[in-house]
Amino acid sequence: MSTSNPPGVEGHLEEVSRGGNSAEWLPYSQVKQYTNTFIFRDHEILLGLKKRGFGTGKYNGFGGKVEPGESSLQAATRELEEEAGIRAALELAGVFFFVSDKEDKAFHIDIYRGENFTGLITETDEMRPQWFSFREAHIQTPEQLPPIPFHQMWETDPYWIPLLVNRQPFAGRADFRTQGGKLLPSKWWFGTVLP
Ligand code: 8OG
Repeated sequence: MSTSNPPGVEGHLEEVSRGGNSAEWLPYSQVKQYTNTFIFRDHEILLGLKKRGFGTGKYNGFGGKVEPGESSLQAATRELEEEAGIRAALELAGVFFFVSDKEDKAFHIDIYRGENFTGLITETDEMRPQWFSFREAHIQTPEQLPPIPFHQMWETDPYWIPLLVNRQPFAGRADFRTQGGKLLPSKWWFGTVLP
């Protein structure tokens, strides 16, 4: 299958989803490196409720800027400890490229996954960590956790979180534009990495 990656997205990819009401991708003049990390245990994913800054009130992984002199993996490890109080061996799961019309910098976000964490999951000034279940709804367990709260996450996360959960390497891009005073998705494309 032939695909055409959006600008800023690299790799040999097979399209999984695309959409939006905008014909053109947004321009950007610089790219900032970010990380976003998700911790897993048996059919459960750890998300944090963002308490301040960009994306307040949304659930997300733990992450932030890659600082000068740091590798992406070092930044992801540091941010996980700063925002959730834990450490884990992390592996790169995908790449998410994010552009908004609010600023001319694009976010290149390396998405990491990890299991077998050490330390005590701790709420911080920035994040309130919480476990969610992605077990099939018909399999009942006594201590059933709530499902992944897609309604309280970035609007295009439902296109790539399932790939992360299913361990399918992915890459994609989402553009957000200010529409009626709200920052809303205007164009997106996601694909899985071909062998
Ligand atoms: O440093 P700060 O916490 O303000 O960075 C915002 C975080 O939000 C950063 O890790 C990048 C991340 N982020 C976006 N857009 C999106 C998005 O559409 N989905 C998800 N899951 N995270 C996003 O900037």
